[in-house]
Amino acid sequence: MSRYLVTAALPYANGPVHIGHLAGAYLPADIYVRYLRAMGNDVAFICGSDEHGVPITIRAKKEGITPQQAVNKYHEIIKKSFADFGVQFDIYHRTSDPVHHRTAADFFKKLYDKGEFIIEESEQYFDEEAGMFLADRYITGTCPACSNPNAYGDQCEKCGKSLSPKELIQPHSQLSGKPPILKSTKHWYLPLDRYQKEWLEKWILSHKDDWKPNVFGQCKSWMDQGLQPRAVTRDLDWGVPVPLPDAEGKVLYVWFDAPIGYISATIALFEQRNDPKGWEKYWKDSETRLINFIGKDNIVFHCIIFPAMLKAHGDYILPTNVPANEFLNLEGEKISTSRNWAVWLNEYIQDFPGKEDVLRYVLCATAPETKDNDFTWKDFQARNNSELVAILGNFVNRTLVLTGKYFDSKVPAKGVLQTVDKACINAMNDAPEKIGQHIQHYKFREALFELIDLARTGNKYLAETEPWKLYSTDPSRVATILAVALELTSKLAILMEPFMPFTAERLKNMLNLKNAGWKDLPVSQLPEGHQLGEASLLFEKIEDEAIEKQIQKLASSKSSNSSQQKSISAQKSSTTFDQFQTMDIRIGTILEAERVPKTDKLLKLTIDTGIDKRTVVSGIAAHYQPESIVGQQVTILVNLEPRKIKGIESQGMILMAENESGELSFIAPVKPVNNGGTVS
Ligand code: B3M
Ligand code: ZN
Repeated sequence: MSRYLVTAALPYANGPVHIGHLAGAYLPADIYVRYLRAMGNDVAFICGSDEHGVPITIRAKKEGITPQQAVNKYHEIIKKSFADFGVQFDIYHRTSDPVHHRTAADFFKKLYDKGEFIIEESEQYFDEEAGMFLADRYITGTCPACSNPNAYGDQCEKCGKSLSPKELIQPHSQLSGKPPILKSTKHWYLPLDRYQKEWLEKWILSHKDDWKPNVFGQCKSWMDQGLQPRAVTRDLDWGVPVPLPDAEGKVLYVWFDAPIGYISATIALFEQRNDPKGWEKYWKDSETRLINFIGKDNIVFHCIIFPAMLKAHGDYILPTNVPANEFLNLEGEKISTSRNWAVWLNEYIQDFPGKEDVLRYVLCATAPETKDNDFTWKDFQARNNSELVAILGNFVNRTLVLTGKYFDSKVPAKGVLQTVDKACINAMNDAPEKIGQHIQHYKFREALFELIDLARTGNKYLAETEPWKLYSTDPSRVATILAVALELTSKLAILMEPFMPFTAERLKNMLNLKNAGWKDLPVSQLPEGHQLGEASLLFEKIEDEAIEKQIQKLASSKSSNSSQQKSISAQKSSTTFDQFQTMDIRIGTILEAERVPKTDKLLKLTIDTGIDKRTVVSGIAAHYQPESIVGQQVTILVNLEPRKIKGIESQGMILMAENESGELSFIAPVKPVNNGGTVS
């Protein structure tokens, strides 16, 4: 038995949790912890809301509420949806809690007292209109590494590079939209460059083989670029105040205080357990394995900055592993909170009650473990219907129904085993080790694949042995087959628990298997004569309508996005009917068209207006080729005063419609109208 401290990234309390968060960190962490516990390890599983930093204040401003009101609202939503989804944290804490403020302030003070910080007065970006220094997400600009035009002052989310505002190209304030000015201010810096030389690089390199390649690769590339001192304080009014007398108006940088949140949450957990010193062995005993589950945009903070802080402090262990996942996309596009392009966990739970395990299954099966991956609703449906229902559910159901029919739902006696039985038994005996190894190596997809493969083996076993054909001639053979199939069912119930805990619970009830866990797997849990419970279907088919509804929901976020993005121009001020009546608008036909020499935009058109044939110069050359529009009907304002354009007299104006990309289109009647027909 070993001691583990497992953390999952603290979500910002600035919005609900979506499937990208789940697949990135929370689901793998929960599977890992459930497995460790099932194996009898001592585990503390820690999480909580990250309630400081600019993401929170920006959100509060958008909603017209205070930062505290914003975090109160989202903390509750997030906490509840994790619980509903079966993520079994020992504590879901929060960084606005006094325990955290105290712990983070003490941590900073200890580093200060040890002389770890560089203190520096420097010029920082300042928004004069808002009267504020522009830290982190208050400032955006172009990323110097990948040219992403929307990089934040602390990080580019596109390439993952950690940034400081001064590295941004063409910086502008998120508050006023204006370019900022420079103003002098004092901050405390962690000398990452010094740590790199002293120990950090060596430590990172020592994890070449046990950290995931995507994680190690990112760290290595930062080392190669050379680390810089990093400010750990900010001029903001929301956060943990810097615990020094000369630091009025300054708070700890959110990425300094948030990881300390793991420590304060552990302290709070043991306070709740009336064991106020109990947390220390998790953080201070070198026997403890600290595992931080995160998404890839958090790698630098967990693999470099937080370890640097822990080491500088001196009392704490460093992470053993930081199994970060890549990103999950949705229907081929990046998940985005601001564009509402997401599947929100709280909404999923409402829309698919009782199907938490289906989402857990699909997210684990498609988790972006080694590269970005895509979630689609069609794939969700297909995996439910053709894997959970058709393989796992079908095997369990056939086994239980047949046992009910032939043996009154009592486990029958196993007779002489044939080769086919032995092969099935071998498969079930090998599975726990295979699945466990994959989980221990953070290969949750492969672990799940082994699980479903075991159910597939069960289905094949029934198909080959066909017990339903044998009962009248050979009931003892049927007894053996069903005893083996039930044995396999009981193993599945135990093995699926980390992945699908709700279904595992139901299946255990059907098998009348109360407390069996992973370590009981080698021993048969279903002795002859054991009375089974009541059977029901484990999974049900998901119909097209339910999927269509979700696809529609996404489509409507898309259309509201595009109307928001391309702002529709405001309505002009009123006109009168009489004024309108002065305009003579007709239907005409283009007879000839040619480019106006030495211009890009203009075409010279000859129009049959029904009244006459006349010349009109029109700015549509970028949208239509002259030869393609001869014969085209158009709408023309015929009594516009003639104007000379490039030396040509234009006698009227063609009316055009413009779409959101600025393309022009003729307006022509839908039913036939002769030239000269009026428009009114
Ligand atoms: N809140 C970032 C995020 O949600 C941040 C994680 C903190 S973990 C200490 O992506
Ligand atoms: Zn970038």
